[in-house]
Amino acid sequence: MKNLVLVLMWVLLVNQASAQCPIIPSPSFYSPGMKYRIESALVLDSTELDVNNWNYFKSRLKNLFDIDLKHTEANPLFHFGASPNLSQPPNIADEGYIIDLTLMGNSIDAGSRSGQFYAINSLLQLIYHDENGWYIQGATVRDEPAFKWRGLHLDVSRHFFSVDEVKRYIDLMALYKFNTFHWHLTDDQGWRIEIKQYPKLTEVGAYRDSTMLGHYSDQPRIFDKNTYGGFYTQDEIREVVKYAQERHITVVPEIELPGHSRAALTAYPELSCTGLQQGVPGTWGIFDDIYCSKQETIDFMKNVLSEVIELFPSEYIHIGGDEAPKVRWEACPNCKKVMDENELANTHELQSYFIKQMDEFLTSKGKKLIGWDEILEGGLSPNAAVMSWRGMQGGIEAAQQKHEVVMTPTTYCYFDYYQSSHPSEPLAIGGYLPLEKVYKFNPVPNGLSADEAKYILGGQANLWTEYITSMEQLEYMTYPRALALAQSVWCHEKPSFEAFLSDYLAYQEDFLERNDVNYARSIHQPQLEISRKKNGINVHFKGMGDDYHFTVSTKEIGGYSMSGGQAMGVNDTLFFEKAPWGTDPKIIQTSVLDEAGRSSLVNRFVLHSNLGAEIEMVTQPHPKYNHNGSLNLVDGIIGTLPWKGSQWLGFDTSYVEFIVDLGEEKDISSVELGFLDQNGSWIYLPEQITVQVSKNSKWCLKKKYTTKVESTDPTLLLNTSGRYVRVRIEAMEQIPIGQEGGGNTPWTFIDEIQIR
Ligand code: TNX
Repeated sequence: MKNLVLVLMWVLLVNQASAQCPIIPSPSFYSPGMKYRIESALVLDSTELDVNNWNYFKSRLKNLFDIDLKHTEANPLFHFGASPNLSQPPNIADEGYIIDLTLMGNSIDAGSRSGQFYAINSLLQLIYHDENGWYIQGATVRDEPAFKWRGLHLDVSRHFFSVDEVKRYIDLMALYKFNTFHWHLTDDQGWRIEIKQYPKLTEVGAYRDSTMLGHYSDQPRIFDKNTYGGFYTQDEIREVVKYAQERHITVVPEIELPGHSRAALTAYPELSCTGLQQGVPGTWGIFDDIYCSKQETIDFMKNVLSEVIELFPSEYIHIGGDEAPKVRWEACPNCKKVMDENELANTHELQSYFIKQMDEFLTSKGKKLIGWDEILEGGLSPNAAVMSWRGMQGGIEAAQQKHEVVMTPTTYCYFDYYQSSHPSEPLAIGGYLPLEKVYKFNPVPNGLSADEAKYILGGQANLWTEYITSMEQLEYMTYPRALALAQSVWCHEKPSFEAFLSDYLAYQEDFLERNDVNYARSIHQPQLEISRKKNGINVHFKGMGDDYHFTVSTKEIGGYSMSGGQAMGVNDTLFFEKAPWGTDPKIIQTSVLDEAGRSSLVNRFVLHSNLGAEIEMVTQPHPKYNHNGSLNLVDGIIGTLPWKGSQWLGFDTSYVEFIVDLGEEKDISSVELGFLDQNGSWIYLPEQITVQVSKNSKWCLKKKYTTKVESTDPTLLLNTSGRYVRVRIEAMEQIPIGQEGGGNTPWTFIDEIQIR
């Protein structure tokens, strides 16, 4: 008997170790058993199944697999446990569930109707077919979420998405157990929710007469001159809220104030500081005109929010609060009066005052205010929850002040950023957020005490739609990254990225396809991996999955002629040697060819004389733009436009310093640097560069070579020798007011440094 138990345990353990799990987000516990054949219908005892959940299960089964759902009490495959919500079975968390579909058991228990719903979504992922028919994988699954806010956001202002499209977005969220849909309903470029008391908000504010095409940083800018817009009636809003509710998703509406309000100010210019009639803008960015802080606007906002509250049962109401320039307020007599009357020291306190009015109002209506982390500036309103987007610091501060927090830092959660640097990626706002980076997201940052960590409600990804113009593209940007995010907000202990990836490739692409999702295949694209080697760099091309084959060819580009060519396979690594000191760099072009011989990834390497050199970064790049660390500056790849995030190191500090080690003493005659100039993204050329050269890394009394920066590739001429080259780059103290990002520290983006 004892032996039998041991053998059984061994079988279980082995099974578990090798068992891939088709369910994402990964459950707390999963152990596969035998499979069950599904004839034309899945037959279960639904006596205790919530009727909404039954309807959902039935329609999904039909749509996805053409399988019927049937009720029987006679001999069901499994039954749902008793009375969720009413008498909770012990040991199951509110949103938790247990599936016991094994030789020994045939039950599904849940802590609530939501738990039942999550069990159903897991069951859907356990269904598969082979040449003989349909099966459900029997298993023991125990599961419950780690966080209570598991969100996806959608901006419907910059581009509008119809009710059907929004429903589809919600439908897909449900599959991965998201429970919060943050609906960004108003912004500069369009007001999208009917407000009965202010009909012009949608009659006027929902339409713009032009829309920017191409990237904000393109010169000249091009516009589509067609009228663009749309809005949701209150009935439609109710319909969406109900649809989401049936999927156990709360809709959190966002009504932006005091900034991002140009559409509303077009409809009601008297709510601005200047009263000037302007149009609904067709360009992106941040606008100086914001709501005036006078009483009239506050009353307007309260009236708007009164109607909003009626439509959304959500506990939280999002009031924006981000990116509100204070130039108009500084010059406005009405704002001055409000500041005087309320003894406010500056316009940050004025913003705080504005938000506090909303907080008090929402609290009096039994709601909770949530806003972007700018609402911390000038003092946080007593009951406000904070959505931390400019990194996690705002969230950390709020949690330390005992305020609730939702983490949605750009570093991990901005799905409007590029997901690979492959040329086939559709135009995006910029940034670089591959799947693996999303997977690293943990809503609870290090450094919070256990008590403070309790204030972190969860996490969310944001889909800003300046560059997302269609549902197809929305799905492309959202999936599969939303699956990585789901792991971060659902799992207590998520598996390694490698394990996730292997589950994803084994099951989820098929599942996404079955759901007709236009998910990105970016991880299948060949990717460059560059590493330092003695006297140069190694270049490796990595592809995902065994099904993808490609070859790499190289050719040398010298003068006007092209020569040579070398083919390599997926597992080969190329070594590129740096140019001997004093000679011109060779230029090598690599192209990756897919099976059909099409070239899909072309890169140019400039094999200069400090290729792969060691660099000490005295100033660290921002974690968001720190691809490959210092090697990025000497990897032979010169940053190309459009900017896709990975080819540059980005800094948000007012100066940048690093020291290049040439390995041995050299005569040095020039230093060339590359910078990015994309003012729309607040990336500016720095003001000046100072270079020093030393034999031994001591800098005292070393001559300083300085130049002002007037182009993206400034060169300093030197006449010296040494082994270490210290580079100090000074950015503007502040972006001048009136320019993009005025008043903030500019970003500095650096690429290759070439020393001769
Ligand atoms: C910042 S995130 C914004 C949005 C833009 C987004 C683009 C936030 C609170 N404000 O208005 O659409 O960047 O990534």
